[in-house]
Amino acid sequence: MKELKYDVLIIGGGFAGASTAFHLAGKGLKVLLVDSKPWNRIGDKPCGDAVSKAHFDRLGMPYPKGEELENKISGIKLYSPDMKTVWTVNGEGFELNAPLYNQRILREAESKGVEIWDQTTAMKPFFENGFVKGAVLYNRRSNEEVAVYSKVLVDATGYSRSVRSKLPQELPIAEDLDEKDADIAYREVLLTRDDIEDHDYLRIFVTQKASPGGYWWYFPKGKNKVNVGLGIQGGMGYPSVHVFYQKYLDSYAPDVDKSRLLVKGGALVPTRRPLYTMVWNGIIAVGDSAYTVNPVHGGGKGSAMISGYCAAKTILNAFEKGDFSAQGLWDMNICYINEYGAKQASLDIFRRFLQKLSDDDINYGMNKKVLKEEDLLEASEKGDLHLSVAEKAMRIIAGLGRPSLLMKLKTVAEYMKNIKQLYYNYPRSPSGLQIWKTQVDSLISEFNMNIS
Ligand code: FDA
Ligand code: PGT
Repeated sequence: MKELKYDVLIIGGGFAGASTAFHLAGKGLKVLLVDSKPWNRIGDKPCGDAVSKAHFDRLGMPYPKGEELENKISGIKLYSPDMKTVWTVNGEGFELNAPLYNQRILREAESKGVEIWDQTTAMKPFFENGFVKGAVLYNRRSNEEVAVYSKVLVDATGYSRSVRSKLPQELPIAEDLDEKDADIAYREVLLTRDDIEDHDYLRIFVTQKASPGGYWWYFPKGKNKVNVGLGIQGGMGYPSVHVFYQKYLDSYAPDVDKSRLLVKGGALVPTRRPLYTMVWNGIIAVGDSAYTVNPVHGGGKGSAMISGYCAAKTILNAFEKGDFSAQGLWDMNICYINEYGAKQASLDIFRRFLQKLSDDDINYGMNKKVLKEEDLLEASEKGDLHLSVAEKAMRIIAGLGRPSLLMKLKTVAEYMKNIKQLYYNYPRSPSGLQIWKTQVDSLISEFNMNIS
């Protein structure tokens, strides 16, 4: 078998892998990125395609332009299950043509020296003396197997986790996922019969009946084009996502022309705190493979870009130190937790609470403003849930009949704060990981018992 050596081998060219390559490009390292798909399909995965502008600004990523940008977004309208309450959360964002934007980021990395092989699949990682040392690749263009050795391998394989899942199961980075910590999501892109009203607003419909443990979305891609879909919680024994889609499409997207279907497809979305450690000896995981998705809204492209940024910074540092061990790469965990992971952990708590609410409770809570738009926005941006406003109304609400909802929210807010604190106390070295993980796990089980 042919053997090659690179400094960094990135497996997967989606948002996570592409941004890792983008930030590594031109920095003097020999980098190879491979993806199973042909060039023109890289980045083409089932998605709602909505990303907050804030992510691009914070990471210095280029804005989507031309055909990469399908629609500019001004905010989100959140509908209660009975549709009687609509909260508007303002904030700029993009409805992307995700493959086009993704491929452009890859081209920019390539133009600065990153080597990219499409139609190339990583078959299995090399694991020697406790270190990941590279992977066996199969290149369908040249029809050959190649052994690629690397100092750092980046697993950017998305939800399939197809590299780290092949490592010995006792390694912390091989951590699996509980089915209940994922949503099964499906979407179609269709043309509409009439012009969409307020087409610069994303619509999110919270409904346990039509999307248990998730929500329906209607994301305009222009005046006459929409990305519509839903997520339902995994591992709960619910009927298939397609059953819900067929049954409720007319309720949430009555204006679509079903004969003008452009794209369809479904996939899984992790909805949990990030992987307990995103690194081990010689390996870093990024994006969906490292569970970097926002647990409450299921958006993972922005945080995939954050993880790519952190991975590149960590790798450059590791090359300066000449240390590619878990300890040498540990900064990845700290960087990601500071940038997004602590908030994700806090939102993992919030998500567990939301998924247990009945439609009645959500209608009541949104209508009576037990929570308000501002509270949700703050929770979404910072992972903090403050109930000061709601607390003032507590006496009134308690008299009205649902004091238990507010009491539960107080518990939720407390646990959100505590888990975030625990994340800020992330161990400074791999030796502290096991004890810290036990603390997180027990906090989560305690919370689950408290709200059941
Ligand atoms: P991604 O899956 O994109 O990329 C992985 C790449 O690795 C693929 O290109 C694949 O071919 C390649 N690969 C895998 N194994 C390989 C191997 N062994 N060898 C070589 N290549 C390999 N997010 C958001 O921000 N806004 C939104 O609106 C939505 N909406 C949404 C809807 C639906 C239906 C789903 C399922 C998900 C979303 N998300 C979302 C989530 C979002 O799509 C997701 O978080 C990111 O696209 C993840 O990007 P990654 O790069 O991590 O994985
Ligand atoms: C409840 C569990 C849900 C699981 C979800 C699974 C569904 C999978 C489907 C995937 C669709 C992906 C849709 C992605 C939408 C992107 C939204 C978005 O961009 O959100 C912005 C940005 O957030 P950020 O974290 O990426 O960036 C933060 C910052 O800007 C960066 O610096 C923020 O949007 C919002 O705040 C809207 C929140 C939406 C919440 C959705 C459902 C919550 C239901 C709440 C009900 C409340 C009722 C309470 C009553 C007591």
